[in-house]
Formats: sequence, structure tokens, C-alpha cells
Amino acid sequence: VKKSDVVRAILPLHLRKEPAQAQGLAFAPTNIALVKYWGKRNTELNLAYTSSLSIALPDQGALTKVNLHEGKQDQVVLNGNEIANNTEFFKRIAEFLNLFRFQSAWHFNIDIQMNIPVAAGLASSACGFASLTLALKDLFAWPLRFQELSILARLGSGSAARSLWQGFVEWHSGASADGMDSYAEPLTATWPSLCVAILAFSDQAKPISSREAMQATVNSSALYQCWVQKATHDLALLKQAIHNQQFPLFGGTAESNALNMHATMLSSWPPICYFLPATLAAMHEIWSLRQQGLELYFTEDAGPNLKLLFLEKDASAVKQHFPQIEVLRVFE
Ligand code: 2P0
Repeated sequence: VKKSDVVRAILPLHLRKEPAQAQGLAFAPTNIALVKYWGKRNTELNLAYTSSLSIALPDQGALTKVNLHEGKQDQVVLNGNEIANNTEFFKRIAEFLNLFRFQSAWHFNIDIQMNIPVAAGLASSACGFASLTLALKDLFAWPLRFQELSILARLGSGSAARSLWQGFVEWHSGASADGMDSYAEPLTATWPSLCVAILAFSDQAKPISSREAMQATVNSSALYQCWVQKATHDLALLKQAIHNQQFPLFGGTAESNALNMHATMLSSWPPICYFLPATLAAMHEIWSLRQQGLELYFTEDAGPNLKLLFLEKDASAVKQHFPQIEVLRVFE
């Protein structure tokens, strides 16, 4: 099954036509996975081995404008700077746009405004492809459901399947070969006192992309099968914790899930390690604060930065220990 087969199944012939308006515009928030997506059962379609669950950061993400233009090739502008057509970033976007180039003469103008650091483990590809998918829906006026848009966004980047909504979002791994059952959905639950903060140590591009790193993990880690079981178990626990608003279970499950994901990377060969010395020092500090009674947990993605999880009642204590953070209330 190819990406183009999936697009044809979702967009029947009568929808593969001229834009309905001059420009499409959409915002998509970035998301932080609490139970991670790490490893694909199908690399063409970005189908995950396991389901994952994330939380959106309300005002942080990507605002994307898209239109057709007269030029001879696609043009991609990120935060006001035109992206060269020989970069990985450009190529991934152009490859995604090929799926929607219903006439070969069509070329797209894409203008993305992101208010998060790009390529620092802050899910820029997630909000980037999610906002581009929603902007294309707007441009062409596709009468699609969010479930179908989630499948289209996944063809750009796995985690983009989860970036179409605010709040808690679950991406079902699905089991079918064509991935038609692999889409995300929002949970109805909210948690108004939940806070998130990014504890940043580096805004440098990552040494290895998450795409390559997850494939290397699947191919070489002896722990990979354990990860599949662990992620499945963690997803059930996390949903229970959200449902019952049990914060220690919530934070503990997210932190343990992240550490298990990183353990699979450390056990890959060649080894993959996203920790910096400052990352480890902060982990020790968080564990020590927790022993002293502070309900503070972390998660970490494919980069050295930590994302702190805590409740509003502890926000000033957390800020005292980590003065550089900005406290984000996720459900405001
Ligand atoms: C996640 N990450 O669940 C996990 C945790 C990073 C660590 O999804 O190859 O950019 O485009 O499907 O989605 C980052 O990987 O990878 C990611 P592709 P993606 O958020």
C-alpha cells in the first residue's frame, strides 16, 4: 500500500479538483506524548507498533497558509525565511504535497509560522504537518471528518496524527495493512489544574532524527518487544489516571514510559542517547524533590530537553527550583 493509495481512498475523484478559494489557513498545536510513539510497523505509511497518548500545548504550534502559485516549483517559507529546496525539511514537505498535486503543473506556496523551537525535540513536524493538512482542507474545502484528516496528517509525520486537537489525544495504532484504522481522537476528559513546563537545555538540532532513531531501535534493540508490552500497559494506566484524576499515577506512568523509551534507544547498536549531562542532573534533582514530597514528574522526547508535569498547587514551588521555566496551563 502506498501513500497515494490512501489519499485516493480518502479523497474520491470528485474531491481531487481545483481549490475552492485562493488561500487555505489553519493552526495546529504542538503535542507532547505522555505514552510515546516509538517504532513503526510500516515506514511508508507511518503506522505505529503501539498506540500513544499526548497532550497539546494550547498556544504553541504552527500557523500555516497554503495557496497555488505560478512558479515552477513549490516554495516553503518558515518563520519568514525561504527554505532551500535541497534541505530535508523542504523535501519532506514537497513529498507530502505531491500527494495532493492533482495536476502536475500545480505548485504550492507554503508559509509556516511556528512559535516553538524547530528541531529541538518539541514536535515541530507534528504541528507542521497537522497545520498543513488542515490548511489544505481549507484551501480545497474537503468535506472530511477529523478521523480522515488525522490519517492524512500521519502520512506526513506519525505524531502529526495527534496534533489536530487541543487537550488529551489518543492515536490508535490500528491493525490493518492500509492504516485506515490508525488515526487519533481526542479524549473528552480535561484536567484544569494540570501544568506543563519545558525545561530546555539546548536548542541545537538533534544528532539523529527521531525517524532514523526509532527505526534503528526497532532493528537493533533487544528490548523492543518489552517496549511494545510496556507502552500498551502504560496507555491503560494513563487513561485510568486521567479518568480518576490521580496525579502521582499520571506523572509516574508518563515518566516511566519516557525512561523506558530511552532505555530501548540506549540498548540499540550503535547506541542512541539524547541525554546531555544537564538532562541527567535535572532528572536527579526532580527525583530528589519528589523524595521530599513535591509532586513533580518529567517526560523527555527525542532531544535533551525535559517537559515537567505538575499541578497548579505546586507551580510556585516548581518555579522556585527551576526559575527559567514558563508555566503552561494546558486546559486554559
Ligand atoms: C512521540 N516522538 O510520540 C514520539 C516520542 C519523539 C519521541 O513522534 O517518522 O516526527 O515523522 O513518524 O512523529 C517524533 O517522531 O516521526 C515522535 P515520523 P515523528 O511524540
